[in-house]
Amino acid sequence: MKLYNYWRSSASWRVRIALNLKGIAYEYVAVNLVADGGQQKSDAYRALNPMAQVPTLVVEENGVARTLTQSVAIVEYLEERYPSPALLPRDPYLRARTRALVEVVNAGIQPLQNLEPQRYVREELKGDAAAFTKHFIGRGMLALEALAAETAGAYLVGDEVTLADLCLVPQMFAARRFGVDPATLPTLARVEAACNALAAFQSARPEHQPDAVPA
Ligand SMILES: N[C@@H](CCC(=O)N[C@@H](CS)C(=O)NCC(=O)O)C(=O)O
Repeated sequence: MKLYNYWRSSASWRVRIALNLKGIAYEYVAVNLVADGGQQKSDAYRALNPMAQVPTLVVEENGVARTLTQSVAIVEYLEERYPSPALLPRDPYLRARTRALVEVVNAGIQPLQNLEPQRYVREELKGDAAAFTKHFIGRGMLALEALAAETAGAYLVGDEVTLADLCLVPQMFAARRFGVDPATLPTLARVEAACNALAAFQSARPEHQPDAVPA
């Protein structure tokens, strides 16, 4: 498998954790989102991912290379192809609760912290992009905290790692980067620490990737 990704991309990070948890080897293909005006915008990369975003996973099935985009769809594909360890609870209600937490991050928060909305607020609207981003991350994280407090055990939903935890850890990193106070998110901070104690989460961290830029 080839994972086109970027060290600090939260959506890429989710997929790296899933690959690590499931013990799947992959080739790391770095797509620099900031160099050269953004390598994700090149024609060659857009041919793989028309949204011009990372991650993209290229898998070989029966000798044919197949391309997958959207981190949650990619993780669901990995889940179906490599079911162990399971990243979704068996119980339908808890499965839906897991997906609800995933969507709070994937649909409700992350799109608003992306490079393009920030550029638009800063350059076109002449606004304060950092304040805009912090506002939407903070608002979404409080909703995530309230929902998670109802289902959390050791992890966000019960005592096993789920897809929701794969979304949480990169999102907490982004929240801190934009100045959201983790003290307002006690359940999320506790679960984040539990996840970060696991080797699969550690090796997926941005600073451990080959294209990481030291602070
Ligand atoms: N929903 C998409 C989001 C992908 C996404 O937003 N990727 C960001 C990095 S985390 C990106 O490539 N941004 C490039 C840009 O905005 O130009 C997914 O989960 O894969």
